[in-house]
Amino acid sequence: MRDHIHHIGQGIARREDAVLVAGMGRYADDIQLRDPLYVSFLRSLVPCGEILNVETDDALVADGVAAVHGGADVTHLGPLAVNPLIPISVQTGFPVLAQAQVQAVGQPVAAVLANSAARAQDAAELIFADIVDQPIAEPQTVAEQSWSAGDGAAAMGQADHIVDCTIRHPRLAPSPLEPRAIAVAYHGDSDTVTVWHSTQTPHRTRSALADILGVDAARIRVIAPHVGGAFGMKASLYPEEVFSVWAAFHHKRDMKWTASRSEEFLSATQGRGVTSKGRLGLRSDGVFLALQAEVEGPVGKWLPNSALTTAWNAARILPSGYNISNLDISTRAVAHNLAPTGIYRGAGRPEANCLIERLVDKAAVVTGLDPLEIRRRNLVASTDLPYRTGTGNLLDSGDYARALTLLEEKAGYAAALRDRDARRSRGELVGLGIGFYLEPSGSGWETAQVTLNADGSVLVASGSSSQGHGRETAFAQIAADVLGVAMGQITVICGDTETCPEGIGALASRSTAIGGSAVMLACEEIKARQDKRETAPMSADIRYENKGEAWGYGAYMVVLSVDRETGVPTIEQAVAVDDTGRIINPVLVAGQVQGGFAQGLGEAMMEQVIYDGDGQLLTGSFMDYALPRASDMPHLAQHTFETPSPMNALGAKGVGEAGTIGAPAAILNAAIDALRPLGVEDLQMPLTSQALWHAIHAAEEGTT
Ligand code: SMO
Repeated sequence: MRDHIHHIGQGIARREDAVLVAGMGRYADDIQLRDPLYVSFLRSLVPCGEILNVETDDALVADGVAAVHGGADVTHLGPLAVNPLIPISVQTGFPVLAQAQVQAVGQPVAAVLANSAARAQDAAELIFADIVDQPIAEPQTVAEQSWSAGDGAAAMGQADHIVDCTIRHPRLAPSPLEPRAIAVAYHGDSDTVTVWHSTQTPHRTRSALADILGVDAARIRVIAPHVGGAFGMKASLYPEEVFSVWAAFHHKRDMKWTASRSEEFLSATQGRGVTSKGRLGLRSDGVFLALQAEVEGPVGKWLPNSALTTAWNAARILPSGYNISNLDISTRAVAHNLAPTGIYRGAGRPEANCLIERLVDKAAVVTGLDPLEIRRRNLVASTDLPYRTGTGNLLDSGDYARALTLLEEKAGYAAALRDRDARRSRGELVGLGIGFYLEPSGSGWETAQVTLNADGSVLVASGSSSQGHGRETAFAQIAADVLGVAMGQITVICGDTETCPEGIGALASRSTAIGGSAVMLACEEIKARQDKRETAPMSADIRYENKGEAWGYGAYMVVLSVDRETGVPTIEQAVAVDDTGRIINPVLVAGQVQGGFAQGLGEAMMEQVIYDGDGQLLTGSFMDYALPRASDMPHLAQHTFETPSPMNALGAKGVGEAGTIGAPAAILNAAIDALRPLGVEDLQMPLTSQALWHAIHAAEEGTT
């Protein structure tokens, strides 16, 4: 890098916010089309059944209706590609509209196209679908994988202690502020479409649409306009979206579809839902000998592109940053007659982290060691990095013990323990929880095209994408430093398949580490050509591939008290320490950690999608599904340090999911610590006041 570095590392205000905060953002639903048709779906009311007949006569003659379609009209639409992160043994279909069968409540069965959204919805209610109920299918394993290293059974046999734990993660509704939305403009002169899609992955949208519809990708332009949150839920294409684009080509008309909040609860991908069981064997001095675990991740009856990521990450990340040479770990993805599941902020990382951090805390209890001390004794030493785990992860860089030491200092750990003990002796229920975590940021490639114009202005076009998380600001900072120009001279664009180079998108905490590295290298090429006296205008195209995953990590501490009479939990102190590698903008890092912590708190304390035994969704609205509010957030004390990753040109590590990974483990450990004096050894999330009240009463009645 050059001498005049003065943007990278600075807490520069987000350039996106002037528009977004003033309500001037342009989201997919804001796109004005010429005389579009609006799409509304009739959805299955039953989780499993055979379709005998779909009667559409009344809907067809309803006010404003242009067409009604059933499954027979879209039988030819191809499958959706699934990322085979773990080997797939059973192929599932991707019915855009249900064919002979329905497989989940909320599955689209028929679609109405009308000249207003309200008319389309009214007409959809006039369709009668004659469906014969069938019993819900037995859960079916569709993909599985296992890892072994050393000799897990023999090492368990030598252990002085074996602790075990089962964690059942609640299913979560990702709930971005902006629901799924798509607007399709049909261009009759060229038989092409422009698709505004609320997505994290516009290039994937285009290639997947081309494959599924059987049209040349050149006939599809995808634009991700402002995206009001995504969290993994918008990384894959949905049947409703494919249908809308198919309908635009078929009817040669503009189309629009925006999901209602109810449709999101019913038919958007849900997250977590993983059940994991683990056993940790250790010596009496606290040294870990062996880890054995079984992970089961639910999937729906159709698999989004990233359907297997959660089950994969929840297992392969399980050894975390601990030195455990003997392990047996297996994972399975299991299909149910429920809504599809997919990645959700953290995507298996929080699941892995909760299990291992619970086991480590239990190991501390059984050995009588301090929770920080037992972690210190087992974390991989900085001198042993890079380190390959028994599951094949290459942990790249850092100083894991330093995260614990910083946490100990910054959180006032010793004083917090003394305070907890004093309050305990007075009969208060108060606990202190620690959570170490690892966060792999994604691997692979990303692109950038940087143009230096004759007037000195710079256009940065990234193949990555933005969902309101500050990419435009961070990429401008990188370009400003490399090129030695002012931020105001730099325009950053992304999320348009026509004006931006082909790319991957915004997911897996990869945008800065990989997308930012691509921007940096493209700018460096421009700078080098300038130095050789080449003059503007000039343009550099970079496809950058990282050397492997950059592993961010950190340590979180939570102090949590529980009201003995009501079970109401209160987080009294929350401290985050994160090593995010090279920091481009500390304001963005702080925002990511804070937002992630809020989502982790939601999982740990309140959120839960509930189905009854018949596959009917009981939590179909925000009246039944508790999303955290601002007032539920405690003050979060945030601390960072930086050890650059050698795996990418910038040295950055992902931080987009850090808080979601670190928070649940620390909160869960704190809650169990709070109730430990009563004899409570395990709790399941969400830690609602009801759940805690029952745990307190069961303990007091001696029934735990
Ligand atoms: S759950 Mo993320 O968008 O990889």
